[in-house]
Amino acid sequence: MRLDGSSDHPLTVEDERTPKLLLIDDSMDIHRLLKVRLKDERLELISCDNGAEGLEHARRHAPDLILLDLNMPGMDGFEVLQRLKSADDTVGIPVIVLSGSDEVNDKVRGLELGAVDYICKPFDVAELRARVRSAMRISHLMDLLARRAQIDGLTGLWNRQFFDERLAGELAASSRDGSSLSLVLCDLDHFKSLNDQFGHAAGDDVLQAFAKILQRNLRRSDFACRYGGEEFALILPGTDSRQAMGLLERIRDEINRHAWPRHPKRGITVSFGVCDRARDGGFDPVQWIETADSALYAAKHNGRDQIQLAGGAPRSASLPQAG
Ligand code: GH3
Ligand code: MG
Ligand code: MG
Repeated sequence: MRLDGSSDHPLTVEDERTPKLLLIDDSMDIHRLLKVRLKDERLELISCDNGAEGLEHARRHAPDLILLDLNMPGMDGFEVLQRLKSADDTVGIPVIVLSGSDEVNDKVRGLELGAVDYICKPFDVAELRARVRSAMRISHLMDLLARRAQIDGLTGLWNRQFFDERLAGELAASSRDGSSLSLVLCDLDHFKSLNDQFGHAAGDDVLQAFAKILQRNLRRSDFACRYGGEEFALILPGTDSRQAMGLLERIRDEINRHAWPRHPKRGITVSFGVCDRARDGGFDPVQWIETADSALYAAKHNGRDQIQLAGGAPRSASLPQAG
């Protein structure tokens, strides 16, 4: 998964895609050698013979690991490394330097520029393979750690920190390309009394069940986040408020129909506040959250168990609906 979480659902089982290895080296012998000797590894090998193309491939393919030759005509390996480590989209890719030089100064420079390892040519292929595996393992664990820091422990949804970063990113993208975007704040109704009556564990079950309902109903490109205690936030890229309202009706309906073994006679309802690009106008995350929060407040004020569009009329089972 990408570290920014932009494409993967937090609860998706670790993807089974083949890791990509980018080899940047001007020596065709090395390309031939690695192609043959790494063919049994679960790896997709991407090859190029110069630094400029290497940078382009790194950006385009987001490889899991780069093997980088130092001594190349044109842009040398040090410069490629420096550029990889100073760009946001490539800084996290681990790089192993391959070098004909075993000068201590070169090793130190390579490692200080951010390489994870340094291998001298000629190298033993078995050793190279072991180092590639080790670098991949470490980078995979770092991905998992980074991801775990963005996930809420109780529900498995994205957490508040992720939400804040993602909303700013999606607003920027929406402002750039003019695409639609909706933001939804959801708050469970009278949740405190549920805890008081049936205990905190029953409350936790409800939070988990609601998270599952959200996940079942959202697309892969959407983001469901636990915003705080019993409040959730949904970022819906490419979705206008009309589509968002349709989605929320399904979610509201599902939670209303859900059976609760711990409290069969006590149903659960949720209030929703929605705002979208058309209604908000600006691209300031704080303003978007305030707008959605005001809509949520109106939904609560009007009787809960309903969906309130910022600046629009509430929609609930108890109120007459158009059409
Ligand atoms: P309203 O309909 O106005 O939203 O009323 P409410 O009772 O839902 O709102 P209030 O903010 O008064 O109470 C929220 C409750 O949510 C209080 C708090 O104990 C509970 N809560 C917050 N986080 C958790 C959690 O992780 N687990 C459980 N079981 N309860 C939680
Ligand atoms: Mg609340
Ligand atoms: Mg509440």
